[in-house]
Parts: sequence; C-alpha cells; structure tokens
Amino acid sequence: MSYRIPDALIGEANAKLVAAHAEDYGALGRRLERSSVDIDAITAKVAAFAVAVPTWGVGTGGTRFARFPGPGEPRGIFDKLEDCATIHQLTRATPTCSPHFPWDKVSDYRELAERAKALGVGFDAVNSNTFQDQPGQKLSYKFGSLSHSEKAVRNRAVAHNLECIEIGEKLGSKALTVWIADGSNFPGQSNLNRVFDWYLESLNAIYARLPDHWRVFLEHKLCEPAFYSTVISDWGTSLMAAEAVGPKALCLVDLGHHAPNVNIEQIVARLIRAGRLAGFHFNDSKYGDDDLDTGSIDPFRLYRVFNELVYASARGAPGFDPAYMLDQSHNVTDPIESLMVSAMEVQRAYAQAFLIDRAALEAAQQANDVMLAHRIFKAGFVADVSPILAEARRRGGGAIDPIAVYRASKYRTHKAKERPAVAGSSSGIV
Ligand code: RM4
Ligand code: MN
Ligand code: MN
Repeated sequence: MSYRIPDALIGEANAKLVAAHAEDYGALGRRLERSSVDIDAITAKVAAFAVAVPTWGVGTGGTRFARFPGPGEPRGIFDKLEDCATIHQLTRATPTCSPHFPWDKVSDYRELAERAKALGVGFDAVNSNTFQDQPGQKLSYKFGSLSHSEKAVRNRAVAHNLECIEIGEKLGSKALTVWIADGSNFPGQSNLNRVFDWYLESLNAIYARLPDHWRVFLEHKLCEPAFYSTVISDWGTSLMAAEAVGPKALCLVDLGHHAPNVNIEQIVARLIRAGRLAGFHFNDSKYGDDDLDTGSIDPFRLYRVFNELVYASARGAPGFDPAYMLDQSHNVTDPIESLMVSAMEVQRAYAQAFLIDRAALEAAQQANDVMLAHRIFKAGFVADVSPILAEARRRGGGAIDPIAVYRASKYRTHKAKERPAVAGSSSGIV
C-alpha cells in the first residue's frame, strides 16, 4: 500500500487553527460588507476554481547545468498521480492533472484512468512533445517538427499529436496542447514564410482529426531553444494560426513566454475579444522562460491578468472558457510544496480581482480621473484575502495550512522508502 496523508491529520491540524481562522474570516467579512461585498460569494467562487497540475511539475526540475533530485521523486506517471492527488487533497484547488507524452506513456491507459479515478484526479489537456528525440527515433526533430523542411518528419510529428489525442480520449481529456520548439538560430537558416506554411499544413492535419468536443491549444513562445527565430513566437502568430485552421483552435498564454515588460494582460484582453483564449500556463519569470513559482516574482501581474478574466466572465464574453494549468520548474524546492503554493497564489489573484468595484472603476475611467481609477483598480491587490482561500479549502475538506500538514505528514520520507531512485527520470523539464 502506498502512503496517503490520512484525512484525520488534516482534521486535527485544522482543529488547532479554526478559532483564529474564524476570527480572521469574520473580520475580513465585516470589512468587505462595508463596501457591500459578500465574502461568502467570493469564497464560493474560489472553492469552484480549479487549476491543473502538470505531471512534469511534480518531479524536480533542473537547469542545463545540473539537476539535484530530491528524496521520494516520482518514478513514473503512477507515482506522479499520487503526488497530484496529494496536492489536491490538501489544497482542494487542483482536481486535474495535465499529462505530457511520451513522458507519461504506459501500456494500459484503462489502468491509468482507473488509478486516477481511485485517487480522485481527472485529466486536463494532453501535451504533445516534438521537441525531443526519443531513444532510437529515426526521424529527428533536431531541425524542427511540425514545420520541418522534410515532409517525413512533419508527418511523424503529426502522427505523434494524433496519438496524443487517442490517448487523451482514453483518459477523458478534451484538449490537446501543442507547443513546438521549431525555429532557427541563424539568419538565413530557414525561410520565415515557408516554415509557417508547413506548420499550418501540419496543424490542419491534426485539426482534421480533432474530436468534435475537443479543442486544440496553440502555445506560443518568444524564444528558446531557437534563439534567432521561433515559428510560433507570439500571440499574433498564434492567433493567425488559430484563425487559419478553425474555431476549435485557441491560443494558450504561458506567462513566461513573452519578451520582458510585455503587457500580458492586454494580450489576454485581445484574445478574449477575439474569442480565442485557450487558457494559461501559470508560472513566474524575471528574465525569460524562467518557470519560477507562480506569484513569486510579480503577483501584481497575475492580479492584472485575473482582472481581465473576472471582467470577461462578469460581462459574459462570448466563448470565454479558459483552461487553467500550472507550468513550472522546481529546482530548489519540494515540487509538491511549490505546486500547492502556486495553486493558492492563482486563487489569491482570482479572489482579489472580485474586490474591484467595476461600476466605480468605469465611472472613474469615463471621467478620466486617473488616480481614482488606479486606486479602485488596485484595491483588490492590496487586500489580504488569505482567510477567503483558507475558508474555501476548509469547506472542501482541505487544510487551512496545507504546507504545515504536508510537512507534519512526512510524506516525502514515506515516499523515499516506497520509491527507490531510478536513473533517467524524465520529469522536470519545462
Ligand atoms: C515549454 C512549454 C510547454 C512545456 C514544455 C516542457 O517551454 O512551456 O508548455 O510543455 O516547455
Ligand atoms: Mn508552457
Ligand atoms: Mn515554457
């Protein structure tokens, strides 16, 4: 039997904190009431909010210099599922995980689906991987995949994406996320126009086989691993591609995939307006695609993004149904702790965005009262909504303080015994 944190441990830990928590929640409730905000309505929204955990995120990441694995690392998808389930058990914020193929490949997907179900975890978007060659692979992705100059390589990359859809159907997924590393390192290396045509041709072939109730998420990224040009480099290119193939193609925003200082919330607003926002890969960054923990560097940016999302939902923007996923690399922390904190940071930004008085904001904008508009906008960000998040978890059977319960459980020590280290784990590359 593999170790699971006993629910009784959560109950005991909560019992010690519940009186102080009730005081904090009551005080915040009274404060919000003065501005006619119903705290319970926000708590209900937060409780219903879900963000998917990436299966590759529960392994320790690394840099191109080294990887320092921790004890009790997951050895494969079955172990990863247990870690994902633990994150959800304590936070009640992550009911699904987003698998990556071929990293999570198994011989029996029915068994995998059953195990996930038993653990209370569902599957979100499936991610294809055409940025790495697998052992023994004859047609290499060294010079690209969906936009490769050779048709045979493009066909292989298309076939892999179709296989991902097939697997996803067995797992109950409804979306395929396509991120390609294709691009060039030297001016002149590739024809900037032709590679886009090839990409569209390949994407069309994938799109043609997308089940009716499925969507395909196109993920852009400014650079890396290609450092001169990237085929799907930005949201404009992504939107062009989505519009070229059809309505089930949407544009996914990974927060780390933009040039420094780019106004990501404006990109989000534009994609919502176009009815093409697929959703997010949440992480944080300072220099590039750093894949740092969500909210650890710039929580205000996350808040600004959530302002657009809450506003879109409030006004009933057509086609607005984003998928939320984390996408981080954990090099120096316990991945479970990082993912729990990040899920809570996403919820924090979401809760804060409800504290913006939209009617007052609109009036201030209309009157060009700049400072008033800015202060109204920022009101949510400066509020500490931690009691709302804790209450949403408590009501759902989660932990008031997930990190404390996780540490008290000694989960890693248990897993270190159950999971002897294996060489060549594929987890942790983001
Ligand atoms: C990429 C991108 C993709 C992720 C890979 C591992 O930078 O963020 O979403 O699947 O890394
Ligand atoms: Mn990503
Ligand atoms: Mn990335």
